[in-house]
Amino acid sequence: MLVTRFEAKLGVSGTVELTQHLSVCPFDCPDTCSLMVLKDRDTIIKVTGNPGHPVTRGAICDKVRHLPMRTYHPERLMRPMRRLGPKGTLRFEPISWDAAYAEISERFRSIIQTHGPEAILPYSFYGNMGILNAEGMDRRFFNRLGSSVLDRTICNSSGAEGFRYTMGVNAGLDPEDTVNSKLIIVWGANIVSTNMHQVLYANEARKRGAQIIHIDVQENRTARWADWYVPVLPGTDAALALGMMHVMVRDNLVNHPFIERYTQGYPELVAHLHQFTPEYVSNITRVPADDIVRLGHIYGSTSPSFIRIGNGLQHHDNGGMIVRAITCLPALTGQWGLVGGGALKGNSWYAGLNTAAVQRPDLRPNRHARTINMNQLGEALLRATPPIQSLFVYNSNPAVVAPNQNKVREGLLREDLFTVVHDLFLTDTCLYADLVLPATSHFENLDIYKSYWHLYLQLQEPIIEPLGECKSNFTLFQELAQWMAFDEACFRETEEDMIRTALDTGNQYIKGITYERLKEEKWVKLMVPSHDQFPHHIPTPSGKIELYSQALSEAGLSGLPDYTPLKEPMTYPLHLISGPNHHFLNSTFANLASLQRKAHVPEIAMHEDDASMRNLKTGDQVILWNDRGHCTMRVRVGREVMSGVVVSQGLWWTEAVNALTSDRLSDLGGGATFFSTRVDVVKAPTD
Ligand SMILES: Nc1nc2c(c(=O)[nH]1)N[C@H]1C(S)=C(S)[C@@H](COP(=O)(O)OP(=O)(O)OC[C@H]3O[C@@H](n4cnc5c(=O)[nH]c(N)nc54)[C@H](O)[C@@H]3O)O[C@H]1N2
Ligand SMILES: Nc1nc2c(c(=O)[nH]1)N[C@H]1C(S)=C(S)[C@@H](COP(=O)(O)OP(=O)(O)OC[C@H]3O[C@@H](n4cnc5c(=O)[nH]c(N)nc54)[C@H](O)[C@@H]3O)O[C@H]1N2
Ligand code: SF4
Ligand SMILES: [Mo]
Repeated sequence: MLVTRFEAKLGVSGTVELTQHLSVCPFDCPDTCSLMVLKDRDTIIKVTGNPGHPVTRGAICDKVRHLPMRTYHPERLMRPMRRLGPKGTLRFEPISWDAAYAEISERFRSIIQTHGPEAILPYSFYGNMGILNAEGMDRRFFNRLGSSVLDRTICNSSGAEGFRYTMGVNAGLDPEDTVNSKLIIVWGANIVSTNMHQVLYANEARKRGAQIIHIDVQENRTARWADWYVPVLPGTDAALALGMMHVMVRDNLVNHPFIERYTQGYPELVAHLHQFTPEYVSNITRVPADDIVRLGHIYGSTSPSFIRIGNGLQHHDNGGMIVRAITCLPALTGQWGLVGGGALKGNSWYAGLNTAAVQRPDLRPNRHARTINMNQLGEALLRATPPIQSLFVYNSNPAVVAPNQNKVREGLLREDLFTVVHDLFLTDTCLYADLVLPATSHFENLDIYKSYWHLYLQLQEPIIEPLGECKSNFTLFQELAQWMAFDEACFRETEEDMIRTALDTGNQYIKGITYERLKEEKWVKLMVPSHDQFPHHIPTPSGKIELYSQALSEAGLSGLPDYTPLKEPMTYPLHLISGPNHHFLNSTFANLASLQRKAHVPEIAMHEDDASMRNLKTGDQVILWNDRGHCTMRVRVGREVMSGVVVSQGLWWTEAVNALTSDRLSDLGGGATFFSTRVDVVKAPTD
């Protein structure tokens, strides 16, 4: 059946040999979909969803349907290369892997001898989420080397920390249960673009009578899908949450027995809420006072209710406290423990693997190596003392994704910095590389994947042979370890060995999940018994949900959830939010022409009042600028954002929106503050 269809489509007859394979989506996306891959002999020709997977159920996003094109893209890197021209000019010559390994190991040895191992900095994130390839052999290698430690804070660290101060651990309800929710608040998450299966569950809940509210700064795809869209001024969500609590306490819409049994600090919170009247909060958030009352009433009177807490709202100076404040809401109405009640920021904690055995921090020659916050890469490259002499980039594209890009690029331009970049494509970061190394796609690897949303562990088995001379991160660091003469047995482990090591843990939720089971079943659900979940188990210092947190107060912040204004001076009149694009995955896919066409051009949404003040109309080219830099985009004028706010979507390779963003750190967890940026906008000169 399948064969016939393809024969017809391809116009060939009798010559196709189709096989189907299971795969996992490797990208940094909460859904971690199960994929079906169709191969004709050795070549992947189609990627679709796997209807058999219990959560992702055959649906995948459009961008991942383009994976065959990405896998066999003519610009995919196939051989190691060495830089010929000055940094920034993209002139390279092909070299052999042996020559690349020889050069890296020689340079590393000489750097270590002269400056010590902390002069070497790894820089990576989750371009591939596989445990072995994102936080496996690489970590083992850099631990043994004794390099500086990278604090991987660019994504969700402030929100995760905020959640932990309230609940003890960053974990939420099982998303499969959210079909039972009667109220779903999507707060600072653009889930139609970034967590599509949560939308599918919410649609089911809606059919059963649930209401969906979306709180955001832009009337985007998710706002248009929700029943009620509540626009809020960026960075003011903690005040909004406190305003809702004020109304709920005032109008006695709280669950006293639950509060008494499971929380601490309620009397202090009630006193603190006094000032957060709807009118006061409305002044801060620009949400009308009536709507704040309505929000408080709906939230206070609907059960079970579910809050999907996004990443966008925590990319702010006060992002940790925003999530901390929102996380107090479910406790006030006693949602935890109800099927479909509670909140979810991230769920990867449940799948805690044997990280110590996988990453081997015990191999470090220096127990207290210096830590570099990845949000301050530019600062580190330019000013760390002692200086960073070498940077090894993989699974990430910092020249595009890191804040304060001009500073990052200035650091990367240092001629004395020995930079190695391992990637599938010649990214903007490769512009500054001394050596560029070709990476396999995940279709070429063996790996395991957890999700930061659903509760399944999945196995990825290689579907095709490595293309060209591409090597996986696992193989690269394993072989480099041999070149560095690291003779510990763990550097000779196979991928299969490392999967077994990872699964060999005391974590009771993954008890009974073995390599054999994963091979047989492809995915296995974590066993999380209800008596282990909130509110039965709350691992805070007090053992209760901490509406007041002594630890937070000792860390120098308010012990109660609180609102503090953003730090960026008001020198520039407009607030810029530069979020993800529906058609890309961070900067991944942004080099595919077919997806670029769908995403149109780099664009900002602007309120009509701000546009008329600047004499701008839809389609005009504009320059966005501030003290840190500038970039050019097209403007779209309308009412999808408030006056005073502009929103762009996507990390385009050529368009440098991070030229504008700051490398200030957030209040908790050293998080990024991408969205606390102010700019001005002027019409671009026409020539
Ligand atoms: N298509 C697509 N999917 C993706 C990604 C992608 O690039 N493209 N990236 C992946 C990654 S790495 C991540 S971390 C997630 C991120 O996905 P989400 O968790 O959805 O986070 P963002 O899209 O960054 O921001 C969510 C929303 O927050 C809004 N926002 C910004 N500031 C505020 C604020 O102060 N208050 C409120 N209430 N809202 C605010 C933005 O307008 C945006 O609509 O998505 C993942 N999935
Ligand atoms: N202005 C602004 N900036 C942002 C954000 C924002 O919303 N606005 N979002 C931030 C967030 S939440 C995140 S998570 C970061 C994401 O930042 P990054 O993690 O850097 O994400 P990508 O841009 O997707 O880059 C991943 C790179 O890894 C490569 N890659 C994929 N698989 C492999 C592999 O197996 N091996 C190797 N060696 N390389 C591989 C890809 O080709 C790609 O070039 O960006 C952050 N930057
Ligand atoms: S990017 Fe997200 S939604 Fe798309 S296939 Fe991958 S996991 Fe699924
Ligand atoms: Mo992220």
